Amino acid sequence: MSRTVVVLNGPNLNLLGQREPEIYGHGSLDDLKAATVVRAKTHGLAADFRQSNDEGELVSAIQAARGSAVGIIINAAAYTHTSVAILDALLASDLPVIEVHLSNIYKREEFRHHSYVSRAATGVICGFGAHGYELAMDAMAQILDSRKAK
Ligand code: CA2
Repeated sequence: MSRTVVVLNGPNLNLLGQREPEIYGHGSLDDLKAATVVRAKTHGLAADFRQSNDEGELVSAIQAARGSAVGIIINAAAYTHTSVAILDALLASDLPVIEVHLSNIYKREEFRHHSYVSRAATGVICGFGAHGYELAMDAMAQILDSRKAK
């Protein structure tokens, strides 16, 4: 049975490909999902890829991941910059967490420079567009392998 990595996407990411392609690219969320699932498979992992506009639903998905998943990749979108609830859930999950953003949040408005999620993350990947999700899956596989070796 493959080990599952939960890949969580926050508010408005369902609009990918429909608006602001100069910032977020032309691909849709379904395209992103397909590429992430394929990349997970190359590492013998399964990706449980989800999107929600609801903060509470994201918190519940993080809570559910504890016990059912081996790691969390998260693009909390705007909640990155506001949500102590998501941070607390990630810290309580006891799972390796990788934070991902399509855009380079440090090149953008000042309010995007602070991330609550980062306090719970092993690492952050931002600015590489959709490819960042594949990089995040590679990094997760490496973290899981290094844990197995111990
Ligand atoms: O760069 C990222 O991945 C972000 O997490 C995207 C968030 C933004 O609030 C973060 O600061 C950085 C916004 C997601 C909204 O996605 C849209 C996609 C297409 C059209 C409109 C919004």
